[in-house]
Amino acid sequence: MSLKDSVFEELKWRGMIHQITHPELPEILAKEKLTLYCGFDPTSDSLHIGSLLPIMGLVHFQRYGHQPIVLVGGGTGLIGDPSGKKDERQLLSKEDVERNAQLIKEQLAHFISFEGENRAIMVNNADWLCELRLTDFLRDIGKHFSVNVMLNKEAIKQRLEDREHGISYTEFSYCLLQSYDYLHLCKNYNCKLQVGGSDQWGNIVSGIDLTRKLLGVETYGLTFPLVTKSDGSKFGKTESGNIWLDPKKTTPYRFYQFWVNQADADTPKYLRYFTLLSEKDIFELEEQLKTEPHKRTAQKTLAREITKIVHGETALQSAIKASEAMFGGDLKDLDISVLEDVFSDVPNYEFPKDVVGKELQLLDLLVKAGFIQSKGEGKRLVKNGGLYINNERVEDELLKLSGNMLLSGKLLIIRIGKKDYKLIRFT
Ligand code: 485
Repeated sequence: MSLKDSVFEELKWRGMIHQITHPELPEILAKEKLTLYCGFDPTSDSLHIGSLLPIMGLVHFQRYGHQPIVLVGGGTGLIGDPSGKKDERQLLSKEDVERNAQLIKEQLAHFISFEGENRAIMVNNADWLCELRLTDFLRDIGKHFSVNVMLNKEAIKQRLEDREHGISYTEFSYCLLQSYDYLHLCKNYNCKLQVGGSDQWGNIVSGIDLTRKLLGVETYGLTFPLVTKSDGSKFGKTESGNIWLDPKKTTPYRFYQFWVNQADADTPKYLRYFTLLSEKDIFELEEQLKTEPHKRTAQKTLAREITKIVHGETALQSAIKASEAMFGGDLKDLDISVLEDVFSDVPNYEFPKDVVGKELQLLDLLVKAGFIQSKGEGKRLVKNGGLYINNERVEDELLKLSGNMLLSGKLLIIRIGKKDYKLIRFT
């Protein structure tokens, strides 16, 4: 894979840079290998695709020889970052934060390498924040923060204007903790750069100021843009909620589908953000988006690349197979959990399992389930070749239900015409 002259150039052509704190940062990144960090607060038991852009950012930094520190906020997660949040957060229990931190740590470990010369480091800020003593902290750290300046920071300002919700002293203090992290990582790991989403700008700048004041060291910051959608709706949310990185919360099939369904207008941007494809490959895909949009080659490539990065090759292959199921693909090899997932939104009907041995005609069953109006309608369908079970055409209008037709011994997938699917469950 071809590399640019520096990670900055790479991130720039991909449109992944929102702001930098120092105009000389691009030059520094071209000359030196830096240690950098990005923090993730364990506010839930899985990351979602909102964190994918910073994760890919870290991946690029590592590919260019820089050393990433992944920080899991076991300490800051106990407090709650007010940045970009309209409301005061509910405090999570210590047990939940600890459990979430463990789960998020495992997820993050998939993306970056913990081997080699510039191996990544994983840290948890609970290790130093939870040991701080209040009076020492207020004397040694708090003294360097001006409340006047803090009140002018975007994250705080918004909450001060809104008298109804306001902000607690707890969340107001968050910025000091994140700043202390930067100081700690600079001192102990020679970390010189912090990256994060654009909402993290205020926290990053405060950390740079603190580190300059206390260590006399100049450190840097870089933020990634907020991922937006061309139609104005929120990126990463569907009717059924967030798109999670945990396969138990969002199955690889749903994950894959989410990307396949992206609008043409958004796809070029997402190819840059979320895949490692080269500029040339992406240009070609953009061409195809223009000349033959109906093929959705760009979306399918996007979906394949990201699903592979997040869930691995095996899960990707099964997601592709599952996606073909809805388009007449073979159903026999699919796992029951995948079948249930793919066909979860289609009309369904349940029969008790003992009807299977009763030599019932398929068409009678379909009338009973309400999937066709009458046997006559069923016969016409069969004659015209428009009735399928398990994606195989029904040739015989007298076909009887038998146990060997059932997928995983339990399901019958009915298709009327090209894509009108129904499901019968025998329980
Ligand atoms: O020293 C640090 C301690 C905690 C954090 C960062 C540095 C976490 C940070 N305050 C935060 O809240 N981050 C968000 C999170 O954890 O969900 C998101 C940001 C997003 C992007 C992503 O983390 O909202 O912009 O930075 C990685």
